[in-house]
Amino acid sequence: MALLETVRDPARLRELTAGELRDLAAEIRAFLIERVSASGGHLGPNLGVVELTIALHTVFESPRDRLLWDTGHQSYVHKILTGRQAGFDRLRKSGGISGYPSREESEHDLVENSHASTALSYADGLARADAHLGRRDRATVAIIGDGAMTGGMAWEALNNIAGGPDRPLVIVLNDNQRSYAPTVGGLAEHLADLRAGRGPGVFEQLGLGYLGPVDGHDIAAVQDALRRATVLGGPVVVHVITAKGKGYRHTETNDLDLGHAVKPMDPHTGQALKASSRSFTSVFGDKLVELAERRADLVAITAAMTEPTGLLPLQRRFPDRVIDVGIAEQHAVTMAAGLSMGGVHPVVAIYSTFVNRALDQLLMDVALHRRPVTFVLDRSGVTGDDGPSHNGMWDLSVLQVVPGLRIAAPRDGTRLAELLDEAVVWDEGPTLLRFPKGPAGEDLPATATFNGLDVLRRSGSLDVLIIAVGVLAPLALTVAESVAAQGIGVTVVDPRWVTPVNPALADLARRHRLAITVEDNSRAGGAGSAIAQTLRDADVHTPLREFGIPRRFLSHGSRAEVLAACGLTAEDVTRAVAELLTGLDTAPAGIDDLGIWPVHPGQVHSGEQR
Ligand SMILES: Cc1ncc(C[n+]2csc(CCOP(=O)(O)OP(=O)(O)O)c2C)c(N)n1
Repeated sequence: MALLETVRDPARLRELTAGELRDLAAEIRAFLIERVSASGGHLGPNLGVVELTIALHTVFESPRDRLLWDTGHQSYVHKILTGRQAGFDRLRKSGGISGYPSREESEHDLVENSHASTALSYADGLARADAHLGRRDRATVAIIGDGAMTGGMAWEALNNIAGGPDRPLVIVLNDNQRSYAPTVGGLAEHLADLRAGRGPGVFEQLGLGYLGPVDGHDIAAVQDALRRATVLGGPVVVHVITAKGKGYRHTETNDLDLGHAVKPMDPHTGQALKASSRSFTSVFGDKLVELAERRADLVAITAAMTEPTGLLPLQRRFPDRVIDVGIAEQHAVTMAAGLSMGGVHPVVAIYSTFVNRALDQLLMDVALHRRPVTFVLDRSGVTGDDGPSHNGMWDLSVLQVVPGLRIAAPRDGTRLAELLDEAVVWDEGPTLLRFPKGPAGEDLPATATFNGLDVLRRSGSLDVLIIAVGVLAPLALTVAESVAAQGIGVTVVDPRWVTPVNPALADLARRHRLAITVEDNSRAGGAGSAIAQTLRDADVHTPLREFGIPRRFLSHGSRAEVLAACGLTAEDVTRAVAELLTGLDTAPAGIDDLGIWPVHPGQVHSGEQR
């Protein structure tokens, strides 16, 4: 790493010869393979942009010139070249560097993105600001992948950028033909034409300059194209061809995603260090195949994330029944409404954090039309190592306002399968399931049911009612165990269907001295706040305390660390419950069987509460 150690600042690159820059590229690849295999992260995309990033930092002078990485997962090389090599010891770990651009880390990072297809809009704004202020002394450069280019926002931006032929702006289109999987659709076909030199292309026809295709692994060729783009002035697309995962056998040969995002692994074998236990994602994927075998009208939709959202088994079984729309969540949702109008039942599989993009479509195009579309949100709650933008901590807050939408939060794999069964037969409007990244864990059977609620524990007098949302059920049971050991009576219920709020929760809360809710959604507008409203509407005066995520952006770290930082640990909640009960002046309640119905073996829910 002789050369790399001398690079503390991009200015150093401008002192190196062409041969030294090539050697540096090899050192950076070795560095990436070593560090990212240890920590996990976006290896493939970064291996593909080594030469491109070097070329960018030699032609442009960051931070005066603004380099904007769309999505941002491919900014590791940029981080390495801007003084952050040491940070790779704790990549994506608590207190270490982020896996995305971060303004806190460096003046070379202007935007914190990670949600795709935004860079061209930021760039258009920067170029317009320069025009407004009469500044021509700094460049604006947006680097966008062919995957991110499938997003609608990118085309809204292109339309605007093309409308300003006097505003200099360099758009580097990093075409590696991949999102996670191969990029699909008409644009992918068109880029294939451009790669083959069959133009003129759509960019020129829109009125933008176009240079390329350029070999993105040839530093000198990329430098030359970037210089010509700045001389041209106005908005110019530089079409750069790269190979995702380049230079490392285990990413180059990974057909699934070319090592888009790797888990910590042995760099020699490419094998993950820890065998992963059965995840919610895979329970969902297998259950969907079972449903699809039974129902020919069922199809799944993904926004460029077939494998990560668990749709691979369905795609293998019924290739025509998984629709990849590209990174186009808004289109996915309204298209699902159309499919449903045409007699098909769509299951839209999407990460929680990305559904925010399609709120209007879900509200107006699906719910207003009462379309029975099923949404399955993976990565709900705290995701952790991907940082603030990837936590799925807003879905309940954003979606509980949608009239007619039924939302369920399965606490374990069995509940996920049951709730999916219930969701796809509901035909009066949309349904949605939310669950987190990670293992589905042990099954937690109900001991009894109460008007559609699963009772997970009932012991002692009616002191505290714990309402556990989805995967916080194990935490609720640990809290119950601890408070019971202090002589406090406790009831734990899982509502299964969180929205609309089951009125039985008000009946139960009325009979306890204290009620608490625990959820891994923002406390603002979360399940707890909806339950609090239901209690007030029902004139229930039992005090209620909501435990959830504070209204803050959460820094990266492991899921457990992030939850602990939010006070969502069994210890914290136990302490709070004991304190709250001590502060109450109500007399301890008596023991009551609550009219709870025991669960008989083999009993299956049939959506009792609607
Ligand atoms: C709005 C949104 N949807 C989905 C994703 C998940 N995602 C992250 S990277 C990626 C593929 C990006 O492909 P591309 O832009 O070509 O970059 P590459 O990784 O190939 O360099 C996807 C779908 C996202 N970041 N943002």
